[in-house]
Amino acid sequence: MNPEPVGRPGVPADRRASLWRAAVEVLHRNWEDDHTVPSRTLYPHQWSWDTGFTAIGWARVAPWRARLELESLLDAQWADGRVPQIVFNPHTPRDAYFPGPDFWGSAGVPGAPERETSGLVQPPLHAAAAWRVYLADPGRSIGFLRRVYPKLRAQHEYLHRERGDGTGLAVIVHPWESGLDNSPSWDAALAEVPVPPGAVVRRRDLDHAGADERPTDLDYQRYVALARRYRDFGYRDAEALPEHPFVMVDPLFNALLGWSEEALADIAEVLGEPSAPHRERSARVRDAMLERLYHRAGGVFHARDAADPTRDPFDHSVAGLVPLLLDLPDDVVDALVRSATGSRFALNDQVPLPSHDRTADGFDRNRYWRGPAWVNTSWLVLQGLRRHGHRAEARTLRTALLRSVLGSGFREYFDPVDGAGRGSDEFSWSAALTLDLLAEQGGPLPAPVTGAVAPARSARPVRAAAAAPLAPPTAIPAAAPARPAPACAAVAPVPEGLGRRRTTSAAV
Ligand code: 9WN
Repeated sequence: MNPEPVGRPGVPADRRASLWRAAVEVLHRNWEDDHTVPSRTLYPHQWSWDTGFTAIGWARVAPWRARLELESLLDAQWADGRVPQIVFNPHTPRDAYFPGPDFWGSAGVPGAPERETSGLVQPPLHAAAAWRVYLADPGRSIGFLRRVYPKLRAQHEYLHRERGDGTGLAVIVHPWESGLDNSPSWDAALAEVPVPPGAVVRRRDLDHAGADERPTDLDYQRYVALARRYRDFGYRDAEALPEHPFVMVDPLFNALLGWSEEALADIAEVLGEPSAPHRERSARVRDAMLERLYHRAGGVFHARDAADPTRDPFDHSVAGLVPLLLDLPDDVVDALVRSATGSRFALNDQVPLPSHDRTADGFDRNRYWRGPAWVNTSWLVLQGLRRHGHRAEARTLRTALLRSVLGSGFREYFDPVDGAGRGSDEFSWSAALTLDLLAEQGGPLPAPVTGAVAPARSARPVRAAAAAPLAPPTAIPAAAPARPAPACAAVAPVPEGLGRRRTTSAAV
């Protein structure tokens, strides 16, 4: 365990400064004309909810980039209001990612934008992100708010109109829409997705990440079969959904819908538009979640299977803690906090929250979304803990988040037992949300995690966490002065010698 007391005065200022610089460098290297790729290797296009998280980080450094990033995503909005899961970069080779633009075939679909995209969506974080971007630079963001507000409203209207489950909540039609793609919560429904005999999937992810950290081939065959079915209905929800084998009401997706609806109310107030309808809609989402998705005995929200209620996943996924973002009754908040601090999630100051219940059969500390700790989900839970005044738990989680990136770099995910890095390196939202946490000046940095912090059910051997060297002390730079969009020049100063596509890990 770490011998260095967290928060000892005088220890951390140098680390905070070098961590800040390293995070900014990652965002610079992953910047591509008008957006940030999640990862140069695994994900070389623009992703939807990643854009929300990276905009939150850019807002702390170069708000104009944050605005441009969100606006470039919204430029690819479909006529029906959907904001696509992936916007393909026309300059990136068409086969760099699978399934790429040729699979989705958006160019031939009425109402699809000029830029090629996937036909799915992702969790609607965008209005909440736009609000934070505005708050970072209000003087220069009014025009931005005016442009994005109708688009964000249309995004929510699409979800309620085409994806409404009849109770005020929205459904997802593919695990990729949940953001937590390989979660054990989807296993039962996914197991019944028919896979054509001899189906072969040309996976590109295994070129860049270990097979034991990614979904299995069978998972991929099912993902592709499901996506193909939705695509073959021309992405028309009214026709595709009735017999669709995967129709889920997910707590994280709906929590972000409710949270973003509150942000729409705040945005409307600034713009002099009516805000009450947004507040009412947010309250309806919250009430429906309490009614349909809250499991009182389990102290957690869980998904519902709208295609077959006998397959409802009554499990403990980190998605079930994310509704803390909403205005909830005290007893529900207390129960969620008990779940977070109990044996299933074991909230601690060494590594962020696991993505899945550590005591469950489906838990796997290596495989993506089946156990590993992710920066984004813990950051969301942290915002919820703060909202409800659980400051001590929020501080603990913040310490764990910073400790993990200090120790292992801006990895895509982390072993929830010893903090070792997993998945892609130089992962954008890990860097972006680190910037957000650092910019709050909310406390000193902890020392990096150095060993196992808690026993786990599946104790497989793991790679050692890299102990990163420390850079000389400097102060954290203040947010760079905002620059007018759409110029695409450099923003915060980048140290000399940084190539745009350097892929080695930055020292923190
Ligand atoms: C499919 C980009 C995305 C994230 C998702 C994460 C992963 C894609 C994949 O990467 O999903 O969308 O190929 O595995 O699960 O949350 O948005 O970072």
